[in-house]
Amino acid sequence: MSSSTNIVVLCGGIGGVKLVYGMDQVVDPGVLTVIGNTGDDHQPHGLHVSPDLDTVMYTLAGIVNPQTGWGLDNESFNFLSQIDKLGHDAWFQLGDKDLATHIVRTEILSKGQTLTEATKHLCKRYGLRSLIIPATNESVQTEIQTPMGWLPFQEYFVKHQCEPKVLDIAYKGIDDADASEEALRAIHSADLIVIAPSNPIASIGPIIELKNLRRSLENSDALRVCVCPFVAGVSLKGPSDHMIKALGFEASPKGVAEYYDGLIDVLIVDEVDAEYVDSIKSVRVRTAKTVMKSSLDKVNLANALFSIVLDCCKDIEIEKD
Ligand code: FO1
Repeated sequence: MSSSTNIVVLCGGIGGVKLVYGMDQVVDPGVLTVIGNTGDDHQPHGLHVSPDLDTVMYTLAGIVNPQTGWGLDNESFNFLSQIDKLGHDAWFQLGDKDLATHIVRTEILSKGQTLTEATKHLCKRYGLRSLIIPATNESVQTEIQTPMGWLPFQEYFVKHQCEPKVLDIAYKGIDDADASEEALRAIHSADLIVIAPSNPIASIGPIIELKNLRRSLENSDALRVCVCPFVAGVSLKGPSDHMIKALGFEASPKGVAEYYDGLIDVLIVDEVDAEYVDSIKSVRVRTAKTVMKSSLDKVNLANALFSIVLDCCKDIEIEKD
């Protein structure tokens, strides 16, 4: 993409960031803006942890732990074992190096600056070519209703390892929260908006359910493309298939097209789901290899997405590095 093109990607953590990595590799610096999920932010030991923003940041900086897909590579956990000895919760794995990020973020927030400002500062220090903007600076907390009661997202996901049955999902505080001005501005000036193959309910829901952000997506003149996170009826990683079903949608391209109704123009599905090209009428459906195991798969999907965009929308100018 030439540096005059603006691309916005809505993204959660591990699943969606693979596509963001591929896109970041092939576009000019400054072209890409990632609007990140903050619904699973967590406050262990008085620190503000933004797992999805950090997963994107560490991945684009090339320092993410390749085994887990979150946290930092070559990490140690001395802080965690020490705090465990002191009798404090140690189920949320905070690495020693990762801790520095959370301390810096918490310090910036404690001085009255916004999460957007803290994220901008961290991205600059980690040397990113693309921008990451939290969807909101206000508190929106994803909670999962289970037979054990309502659980904050990280308790469901990490402490209970996604084992409890998902009965319902809520975004606490979303009715009173506004999207950040920076996120709205990015959407307003976007030529292309991509919804990454992230968990639609846990990762994208807390972004698109912000009322003013949803309105700007609905009214955007940009081409809006989603990469389906389900392949052959299942999520490749994580509980997104159970979650979308709990809200009454199929874990399939059909369910995704219905969930994002009015927010997307094009849905990219995996080649194994080619049957949906003709059966879905509400959006244009195109196929690509969406399973990303290697770095090459990620770059290839980014390039396939850009080819589909060019085909659908002739007036977007694409000039790759
Ligand atoms: N995921 C886990 O499965 N276990 C953890 O202990 C854990 C700790 C953690 C710490 C910092 C961070 O940025 C991410 C962390 N994650 C952990 C990942 C995180 O829980 C999820 O990937 C997202 O919230 C879902 O997108």
